[in-house]
Amino acid sequence: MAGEPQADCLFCKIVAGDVPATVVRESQRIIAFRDINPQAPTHVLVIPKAHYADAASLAAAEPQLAAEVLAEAGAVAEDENIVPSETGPGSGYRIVFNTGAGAGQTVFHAHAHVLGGRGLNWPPG
Ligand code: DGP
Repeated sequence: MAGEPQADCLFCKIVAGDVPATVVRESQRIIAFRDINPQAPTHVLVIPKAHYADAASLAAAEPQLAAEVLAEAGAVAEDENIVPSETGPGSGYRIVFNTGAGAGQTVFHAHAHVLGGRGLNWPPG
């Protein structure tokens, strides 16, 4: 059922504490932890504790929870001191929701990547 934990989901296991992770923020419905394969000095994943396969299904089923994920992503950026400033490269950050295998999604539990701490190019690869 939508939102219920999935036995074969890696991020559900992290939520349950069955797989260890470096947690940087946690609220009632959200958890944020460091990516195991960081692509930038700050690379944090922000996920709803409830299981949705991707950002679109999360937003369709629980728009308020999707908004909480975005708010937590912003809070992570504040905590990590990567919010935009006038200090040049490295300021500012990117929030990414890879959606679908062709776009690079490998874990099918909705998650926002929060990337920053270095200059980020556009377009992405
Ligand atoms: P995506 O490719 O957008 O589905 O992102 C999945 C991310 O999850 C990827 O950047 C690597 C990260 N990841 C995979 N396995 C683990 C794990 O066991 N622990 C943590 N912390 N991150 C993981």
